[in-house]
Amino acid sequence: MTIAACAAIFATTLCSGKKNVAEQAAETPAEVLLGRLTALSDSGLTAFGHHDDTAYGRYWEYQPDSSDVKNVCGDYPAIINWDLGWIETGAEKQLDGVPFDFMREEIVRHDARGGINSLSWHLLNPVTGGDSWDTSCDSTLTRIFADKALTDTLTRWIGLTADFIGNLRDADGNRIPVMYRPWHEHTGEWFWWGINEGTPEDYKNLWKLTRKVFDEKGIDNVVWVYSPDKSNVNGYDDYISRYPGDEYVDVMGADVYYFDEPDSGRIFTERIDKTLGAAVRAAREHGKIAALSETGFESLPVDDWYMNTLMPVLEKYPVAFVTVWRNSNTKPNHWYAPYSGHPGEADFRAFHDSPRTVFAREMNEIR
Ligand code: BMA
Repeated sequence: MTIAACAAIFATTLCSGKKNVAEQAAETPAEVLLGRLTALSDSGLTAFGHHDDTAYGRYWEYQPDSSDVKNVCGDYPAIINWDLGWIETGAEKQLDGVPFDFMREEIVRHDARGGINSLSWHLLNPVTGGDSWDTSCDSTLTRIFADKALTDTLTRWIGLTADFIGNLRDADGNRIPVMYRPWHEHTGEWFWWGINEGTPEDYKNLWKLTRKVFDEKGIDNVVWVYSPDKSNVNGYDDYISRYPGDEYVDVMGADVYYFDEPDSGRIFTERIDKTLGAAVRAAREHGKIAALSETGFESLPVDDWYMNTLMPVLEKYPVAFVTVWRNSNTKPNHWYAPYSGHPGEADFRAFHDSPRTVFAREMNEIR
């Protein structure tokens, strides 16, 4: 798709959000990124994202310039998501084995090619020392905020993510803007910051603490993404019930996966309507950007999921971006984008070629 073509299709221009040089100089890196996301949103275009895209794929790992997505459609995703899990331990590699130094280099490379980087954080449970999914001690969140030593530990850990993000610099030494999506899927029961682990106030305090730490360090390159999971979200009220407030969030996300289950298509559509529908409404009412922050069909067992399941969602809800999870080369049956040789290649190429979607080359034009 060319920019002219998309402008014709959506009767709008991507350049409308462009700033002159003086205005650009006055903007923080976060504001520049927000401007690009707004341009996408205003144009009815959706940027495609893939987790750990250039780190490893179905049959490879850590090869320069490799990407399952690029191997299939000739272009990198517009957005690459990375996860900071275990940075809090001082480890050299994050929880899925990606070295933090490698991650930093890839973030610089993706930014240089005009793409957008996004970060999530599957951190340890500060009470038990277990992983993000350790909910073995009741009310983890309430305990953390009731205990100064635990609050201090968490504050220090948040500071380590702030340092990593604040130190992301391009070749000219400028901070690279990123999206950060901490405390995701909090409406589910599976993370220690989940729905059963504290009150809505406790959850909001997580965000407030996070922003306090980042603001005190002067970090100005973060666009903040709020992303409830479809679990326990039956509409707008559930979606917004733990929302920390407009001053903490820029993007209203929704995490809604497709599962292999009876009547899967109807159930997925219903979950999308309840959760992504709420995100779109929240974005409209709060002046934010809407996004499908995580979705996918694990191991992609059908050949037409992108055009026949995901595309209709984007037609109904033209969100600024959609991200699918990782293509693991070690975890069995754990991939979400097609790879070379996958029977869904042609379908994915059609998804890439659609006037609605944006991959890295076109993202580079949206400044
Ligand atoms: C999950 C799976 C896990 C992984 C975690 C954090 O969805 O992919 O294997 O450890 O995300 O990336």
